Amino acid sequence: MRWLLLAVMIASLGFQAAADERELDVKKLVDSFNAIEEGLPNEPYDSNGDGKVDLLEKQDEDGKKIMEMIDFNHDGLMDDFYYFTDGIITLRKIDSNFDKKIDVWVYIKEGKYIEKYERDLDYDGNVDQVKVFGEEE
Ligand SMILES: [Ca+2]
Ligand SMILES: [Ca+2]
Ligand SMILES: [Ca+2]
Repeated sequence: MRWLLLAVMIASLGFQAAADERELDVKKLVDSFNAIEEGLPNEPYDSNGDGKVDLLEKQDEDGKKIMEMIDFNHDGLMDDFYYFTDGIITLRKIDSNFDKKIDVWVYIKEGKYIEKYERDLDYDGNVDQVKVFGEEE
């Protein structure tokens, strides 16, 4: 968990993670990833050696992660998206059934606590379950 080691530093990044925007289309997320101009080029990883890239990440000039995406089931399509602010993870979007539509949104506080998650249980694009942590006693 390299990002946990990154100290929170004063940063004035032009990029803002669109945390409130519930984007469903995986292709658009990939496009938005590719549209991030700042920082280092993509660092492609092929963890299982099948020739398909299954992990890509974008960093800013300071080497802090901005966005990362993973092809969890190795089908050549990204399905797990991580968003970072000042190098700290803040949001994760998952296509859990690999139909190219996001169906899980996880909002993360202080890089480790799950603040809230939303799930589209029947994969119709509408959120069916919202769980907010820390509100109920
Ligand atoms: Ca995949
Ligand atoms: Ca899905
Ligand atoms: Ca639904």
